[in-house]
Amino acid sequence: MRFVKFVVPVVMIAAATAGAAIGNAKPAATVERIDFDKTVRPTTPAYDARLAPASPAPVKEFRIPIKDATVQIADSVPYHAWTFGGTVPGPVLRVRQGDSVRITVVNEAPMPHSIDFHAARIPGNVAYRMIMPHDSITFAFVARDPGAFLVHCGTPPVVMHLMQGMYFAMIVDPKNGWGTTADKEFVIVESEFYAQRTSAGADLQPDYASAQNKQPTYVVFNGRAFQYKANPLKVNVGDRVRFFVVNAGPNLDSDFHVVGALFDRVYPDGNPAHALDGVQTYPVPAGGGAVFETTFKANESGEGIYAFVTHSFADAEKGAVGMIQVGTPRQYATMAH
Ligand SMILES: [Cu+2]
Repeated sequence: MRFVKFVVPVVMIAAATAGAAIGNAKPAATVERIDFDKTVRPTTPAYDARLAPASPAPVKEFRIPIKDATVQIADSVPYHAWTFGGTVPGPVLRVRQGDSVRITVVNEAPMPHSIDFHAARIPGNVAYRMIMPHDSITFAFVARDPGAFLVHCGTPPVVMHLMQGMYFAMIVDPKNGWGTTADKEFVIVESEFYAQRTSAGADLQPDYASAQNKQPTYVVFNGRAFQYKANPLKVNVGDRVRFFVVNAGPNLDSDFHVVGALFDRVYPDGNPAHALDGVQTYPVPAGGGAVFETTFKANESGEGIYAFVTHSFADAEKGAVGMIQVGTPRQYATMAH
């Protein structure tokens, strides 16, 4: 993992006496501070979908800059995006159920934006108010509900701010864990880009009319069409794999499916209390999330290549197809999906 995190002890007495408290399960009080200017998620050769565990710090502070950035939304297709943290999607924000979450959003872009946490129970008119250029907002909430949540800009027209790239995933791990031990965890954010070339050789420009007609140019996983075809997610034979799938939309459902596997657990909204089993495909609505688990056992979905798709195939053909490489199969990526 290449992510840098800073865990800062704030209650020095607790830290100083921690040595005397060996055997006591209660950790020293700490605040974890993550600055999305310093923890930029790698996007080359593909957006890094791998996830590290949440830290045990019960208070987590995040500084989230809003900034314009040029990103690649398909091979050799640059796009002038509006972002949280400089990438599309922005970095993953991961906490544990019951954590206090402190948010500071700094608007470094030339127009008003805002932020909306689906994981929060909070007055929207206060926390999600417009943030003017050079202004910032700070608020806090307790992550009461486990799940896979969308975070996005909510400034009107919201469809424009979403199609421009203003979203990221937030994961809230259940207090008592997920009930299984995953060998690998991945985040997958599905979204749509609506863009067209207004003159030959020019970069793509936002196409608001196509967005209103729900006719995307690209439908993508983690911000770039087809990026996990050339750069598969890699797991080992026998691994239990947990996918956190969040659908940023702005308009379409994601019908998440892995070709050649079944999900032995699906948690709609990412809440284990909603557990389903034996699932082939499960829809994630625009503005929703879900957790999917499957195992790649040797005598079942063993060594090989597996496509993950939205099974709404007109959308898959616009970019929402990726590959999972299980083990080191001899034949590589010859499948048609
Ligand atoms: Cu915005």
